[in-house]
Amino acid sequence: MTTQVGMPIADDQNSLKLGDRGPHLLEDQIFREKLFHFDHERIPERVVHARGYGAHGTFELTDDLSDLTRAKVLTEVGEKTEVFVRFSTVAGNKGSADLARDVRGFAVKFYTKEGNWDLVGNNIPVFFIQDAIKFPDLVHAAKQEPDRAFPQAQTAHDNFWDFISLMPESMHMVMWIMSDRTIPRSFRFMEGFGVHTFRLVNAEGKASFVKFHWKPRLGVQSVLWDEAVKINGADPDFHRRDLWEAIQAGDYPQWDLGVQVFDDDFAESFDFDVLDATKLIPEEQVPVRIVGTMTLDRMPDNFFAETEQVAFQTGNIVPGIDHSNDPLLQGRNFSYLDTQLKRLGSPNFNHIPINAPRCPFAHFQQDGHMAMHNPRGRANYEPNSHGLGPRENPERGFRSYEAEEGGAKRRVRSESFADHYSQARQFYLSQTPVEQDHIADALVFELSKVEIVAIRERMVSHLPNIDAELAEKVADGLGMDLPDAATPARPVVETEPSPALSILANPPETLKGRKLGLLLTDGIDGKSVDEFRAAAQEAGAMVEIIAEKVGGITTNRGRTIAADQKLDGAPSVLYDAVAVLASDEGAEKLAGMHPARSFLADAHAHLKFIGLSGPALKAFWPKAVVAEPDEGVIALDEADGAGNFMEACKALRFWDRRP
Ligand code: HDD
Repeated sequence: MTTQVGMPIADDQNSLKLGDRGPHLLEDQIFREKLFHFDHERIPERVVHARGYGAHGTFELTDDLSDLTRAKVLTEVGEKTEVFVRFSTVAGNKGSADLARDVRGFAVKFYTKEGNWDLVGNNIPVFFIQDAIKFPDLVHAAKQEPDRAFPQAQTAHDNFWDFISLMPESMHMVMWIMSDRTIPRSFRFMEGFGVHTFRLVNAEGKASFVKFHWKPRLGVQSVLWDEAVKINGADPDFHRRDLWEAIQAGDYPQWDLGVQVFDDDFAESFDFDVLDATKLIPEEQVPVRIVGTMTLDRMPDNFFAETEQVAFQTGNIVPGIDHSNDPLLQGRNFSYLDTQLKRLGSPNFNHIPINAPRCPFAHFQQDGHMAMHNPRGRANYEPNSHGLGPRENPERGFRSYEAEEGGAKRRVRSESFADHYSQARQFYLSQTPVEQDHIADALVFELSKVEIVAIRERMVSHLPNIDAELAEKVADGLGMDLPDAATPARPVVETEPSPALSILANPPETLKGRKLGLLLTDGIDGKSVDEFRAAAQEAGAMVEIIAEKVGGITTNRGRTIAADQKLDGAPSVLYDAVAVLASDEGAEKLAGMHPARSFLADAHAHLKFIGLSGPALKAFWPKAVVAEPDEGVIALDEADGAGNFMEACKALRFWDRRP
């Protein structure tokens, strides 16, 4: 052990004092350096997306897009580009819980041969507002209220719904945030979206419009609201732990990158403005073309150095990719650069290894706090006649797309941005009945936390423009009369539902990536545990053993099976499905234990598939669950019981059990 400057340390346990019990000496440079550094460890957390978790990986291109773009990252098939991804929640502070109802950030930094390209997206394809000048208001309204400094990490409060109800443009996003998209099962089960319309520009200078999509190979999955609330208590790091465990186990999460490409003619013919970030283009109208795959296979060596210090910027694009005039994107291009200076404290934040490009770079920017690599040699300007240093290159370098622009200088919102309800309605109508119920339930939950009745009423007044039945359900849930509908700026356009927008209409067909909780008692047959584990492995699921004591259980033949979790530290909300293998005596014992009863009762209430041994069904179930066992309850003692259980679990939830 040494000091910062390399001096060996002999004693790191005691500070330097005058006499055994005397005062400290100012000359103790070892103590002063250690405390000085500790006092300065914190940097400002991100003003939004403060809580995040990152991982390294690669992006491999499978489809050559050179007809559309000159970007090497999108034209060199088979090339593996290094990436760093940071997933995040938006509203909560750094120490908030993972399962807040919130949008998730999905930011990808591609370290390409032509510089860093940052695709700073979310798990929702649209946004709350149309013009970046409203971003500070949106974020102020969503975060804790300024006088009382609560609630943390949630939108269920007056200020948020006050602002939202005054901003009809947010109604499409409101449908998304009240849907199950904002309570994802984990980062691995989320889609990602670049949100804005960007430009692709090919070698001839021809431009197309593009929207970027990330499709998770494991499919999209969410938890139920009651689970989310309980998971936040049982494991506030639920999403972090999931990503960590998957990567440590070599079960590397993958997403396919897709593009929706369209030209100016399509943009003109589309019912909505493609520059309006509150609108999406249904996949049924412009299919998503898969062009490559991202694999996350390495956790950072150090959270602070990488995940905390990574600096994403929408401004980071590469030749062949360009911005559009989306007024939200244009504003973001200012904000991200600016915020990094505040957060990281120096214009040299790109010298930090996680932010530095992997390709060669050369410029004459110099000095500033913490400068790590200044220009070498005599010349630090160009042109110079020393023949030193880099020069620009019109052939290789970035060129903006030469769009013709003109018009009066005015603060306006384009008329083409005025339809606020049609796509909100389309989203709602594209959901299955279960998902529609969840949207109504979420609205009722959130608005029930709003104290000022006029805010509740104003919010509900938007809903008839989206769907009459939804409006009635929410008004009824709030115990109020349905108010008159707000007057839309533009009549609502009836559009075809888009099945691609539903999670439940597009279920995964495998158990891969899922986690099963297996509760065991003493006295069981060890063979049944082996069979369960083997069946789970074949199905691609992970098993965690739960027992009364973490030391494990003893089988009827005296074999010890160690537990991964102690029962009251592992409620069933942490698992996709659960099973109980209990002996006669063990089942009686479980029936008398509250954590065991709630383990089963919650699994039942959360519509999970439940596997039970005979004694568990006979002696434990009736004490834990009021209802009779249904088809979602699978007997594990029967021939191939474990196999049957895995097969059933592929459906993830037994929706027929809903009251
Ligand atoms: Fe933003 C962070 C995504 C609109 C200003 N944003 C941030 C992050 C994500 C997004 C994923 C976290 C990046 C990370 O992990 O470090 N933001 C979005 C999306 C938006 C969006 C998808 C709409 C389409 N953002 C938006 C607007 C503004 C900002 C309109 C301001 C004009 N966002 C910021 C920021 C942050 C940020 C203040 C905070 C920390 C940071 O940038 O690095 O600059």
